[in-house]
Amino acid sequence: MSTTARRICPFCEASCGLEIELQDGRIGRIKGDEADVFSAGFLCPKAIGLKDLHEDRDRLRTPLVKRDGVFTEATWDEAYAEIERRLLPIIERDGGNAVATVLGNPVSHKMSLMLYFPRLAKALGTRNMYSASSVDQIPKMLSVGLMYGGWLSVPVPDIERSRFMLIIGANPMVSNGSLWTVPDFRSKAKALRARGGKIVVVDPRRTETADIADAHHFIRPGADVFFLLGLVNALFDERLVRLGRLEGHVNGVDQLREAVRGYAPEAVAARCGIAASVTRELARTLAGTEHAAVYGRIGTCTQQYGTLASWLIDVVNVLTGHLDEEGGMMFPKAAAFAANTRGKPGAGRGIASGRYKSRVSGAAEVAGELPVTCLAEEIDTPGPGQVKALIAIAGNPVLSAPNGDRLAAALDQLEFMVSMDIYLNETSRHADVILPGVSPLEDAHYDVTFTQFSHRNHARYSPPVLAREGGAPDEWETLLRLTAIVKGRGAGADIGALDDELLREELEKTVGPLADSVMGMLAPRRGVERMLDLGLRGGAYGDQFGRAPGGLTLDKVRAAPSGIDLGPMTPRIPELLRTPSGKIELAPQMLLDDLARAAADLAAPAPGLVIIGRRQLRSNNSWMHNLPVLAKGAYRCTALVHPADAARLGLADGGQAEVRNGAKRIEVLVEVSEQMMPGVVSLPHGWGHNLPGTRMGVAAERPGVNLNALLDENLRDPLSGNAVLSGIPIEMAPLA
Ligand SMILES: Nc1nc2c(c(=O)[nH]1)N[C@H]1C(S)=C(S)[C@@H](COP(=O)(O)OP(=O)(O)OC[C@H]3O[C@@H](n4cnc5c(=O)[nH]c(N)nc54)[C@H](O)[C@@H]3O)O[C@H]1N2
Ligand SMILES: Nc1nc2c(c(=O)[nH]1)N[C@H]1C(S)=C(S)[C@@H](COP(=O)(O)OP(=O)(O)OC[C@H]3O[C@@H](n4cnc5c(=O)[nH]c(N)nc54)[C@H](O)[C@@H]3O)O[C@H]1N2
Ligand code: SF4
Ligand SMILES: [Mo]
Repeated sequence: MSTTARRICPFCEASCGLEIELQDGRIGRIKGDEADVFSAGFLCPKAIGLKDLHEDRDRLRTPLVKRDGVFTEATWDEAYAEIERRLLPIIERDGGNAVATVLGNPVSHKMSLMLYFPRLAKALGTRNMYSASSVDQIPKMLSVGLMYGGWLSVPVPDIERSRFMLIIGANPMVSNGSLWTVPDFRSKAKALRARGGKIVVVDPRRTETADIADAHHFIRPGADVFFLLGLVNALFDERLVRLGRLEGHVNGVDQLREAVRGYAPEAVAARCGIAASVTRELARTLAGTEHAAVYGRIGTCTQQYGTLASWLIDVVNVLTGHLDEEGGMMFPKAAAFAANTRGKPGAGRGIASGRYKSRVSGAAEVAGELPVTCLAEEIDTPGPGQVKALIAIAGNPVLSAPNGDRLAAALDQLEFMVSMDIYLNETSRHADVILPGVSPLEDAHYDVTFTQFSHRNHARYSPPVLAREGGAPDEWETLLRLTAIVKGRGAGADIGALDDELLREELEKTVGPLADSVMGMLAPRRGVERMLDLGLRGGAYGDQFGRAPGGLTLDKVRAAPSGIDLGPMTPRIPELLRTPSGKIELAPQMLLDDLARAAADLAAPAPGLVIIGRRQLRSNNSWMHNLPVLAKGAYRCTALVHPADAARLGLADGGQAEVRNGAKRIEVLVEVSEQMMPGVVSLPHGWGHNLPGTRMGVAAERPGVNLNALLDENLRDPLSGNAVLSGIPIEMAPLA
């Protein structure tokens, strides 16, 4: 018998609605759900990989416990008992701070993990929290936090109404958008151009996005801050600043004018590689186009001036009147869990960073976490406060973070490590216990994270497509079980009762005496679905538990299998602001102070050769290389080198080369390419599946090389703690 199920794709931020054909319980064709209110039938080749992932024999289905150095299959009860036996004494002896947690990217793609990790974190009470955010978007979180008062108050391009987009350090044609949930960017970009609009890309590589744009400008890696300072300077210099509706809602315009005085486009051109005439023309176009947006993404974050660049992008949007305006950069309003809607509208406490520092390097806490690049040293440096145990959840930092060698060695020094993962891979191989997550086709889903960055507001829910195999717990249950262990309730605790208890505690904080009646109205739902119902009903479009009849409930969202459209983004300033002043802070002191670092670097000569990363359509960070449908085809882990550099260095297309950064070295396959800016080499990250002790057969056949093995874990943007992954000076030479 053939049936059709619907599931939001969990693979990337675009969150496309998929239609999955089932034949007698087996997965058949996967296609885009044409009726999906948000993605309208779009899908990319990765979606097909869901079938391979579900059927992958290497995907873990049973817990593994390491005994005498060898992983053996265990029951869930045995695995939990082992965790209790070994983790609890460490906490009792050294306190919660001795246990670190590290979260990876798929956490944000799984409702279960997003909604239940906070409970484990609270029970642990550790300051040693790490995640992929600090090799990704934390600079943007810090800059928007300072400007608007909320860590997740990130504006996104309103592409469907835009007439001009400047895209900096992002490649949505391949990534399908990031901190910007925008399925089918290609069609939306095409439509923008068809209505007479233009797209300009600034990137050290002529990317797939540059190929469909009207213009592309090379930029020297890591020099975005100079280009953007030049742009802001030109706006003031040419009297192009128009705050429009935001007039009266902005602090710091004069300080900003002062701060950028020394950065005329002519003064920064050599440093950033973009001609002053181009910068000035862009300033005029942005100021003179009614619906325009400047969007920057990971290329502007993973660099030494990540926070400054992230900030200046929003500064340009504010100064040209494009923030919070149709067709510009707008703030989504998610139906549930909307961090940018929490609290009293209009003003708030703002954000604070640096409330504590990492023990070894003294790196500042940002948004409740420490840089993931500090994790290894916190484990391998002895002394009071040393990390002794680790809980890793859906992360593979041995490949995804710089200098995985050091981290791998550190992980082996831990007294105890638990991984919640679906593979025995480069990171989980170090664990003492691995608790497998379920296949995405076996759990319910609601986009807790990406509805907060969506170009159009919507609510969609996917029930499980298939029943869970062999009585495996859902991941929220696993997290609750770990929470029970950490709280000393025992591995065999009644987690249903714990779930009730924790929810009641939370409700008492938020709704006080109404806690009981809210619990009653959410019954008989339990677990993650109860949390979701609570989020939706209490959210911006919710039924407010009867006070707003007709509003959203989980029942209502469930009844619309292809989702409910909640319309385009609408202006939200001043309501969105949570700064103490109730204004947009255009010139936060912390950022003005950091400009001194950039100023000292303005005259720096270009290093001979630097390396940057790239993403590829059939891959996602480190973990999709075991899916045959995605792994097949030409070898992709190539180093792109400009022909002039290749000629200068004697590198041949298709030849092997050595890449060196000090003592670190890797060997790569050279692909000579006109796409590159001269002096810049590009290599994808997430490869290097040739480490011993893993169980990913397909990935190991063509392991590729690990870009991060070349990078230095001590290079960080000092404000956000984000790793510097881009623009690292290298040397390159042919290998015989
Ligand atoms: N040089 C360089 N390095 C980079 C980047 C770069 O651009 N250049 N990009 C950075 C960015 S943006 C990111 S987000 C990070 C990603 O960093 P990570 O999140 O550490 O890396 P991933 O490869 O995404 O690893 C995801 C892990 O989750 C597991 N997993 C997948 N699905 C599930 C599930 O449903 N449940 C559970 N429990 N586990 C699951 C996978 O097996 C894998 O171990 O990498 C960063 N590293
Ligand atoms: N297919 C696929 N999709 C993905 C992922 C994946 O691995 N594969 N990963 C997902 C994740 S975790 C994330 S965070 C997003 C990221 O989404 P994007 O930011 O769109 O990702 P990238 O393709 O890495 O684009 C970054 C661009 O920055 C450029 N760049 C590098 N250094 C600099 C610099 O110093 N300045 C400027 N201006 N540009 C620079 C690079 O050449 C690259 O084109 O993608 C997500 N989507
Ligand atoms: S674009 Fe992203 S969400 Fe959409 S089908 Fe591809 S991987 Fe899935
Ligand atoms: Mo990411």
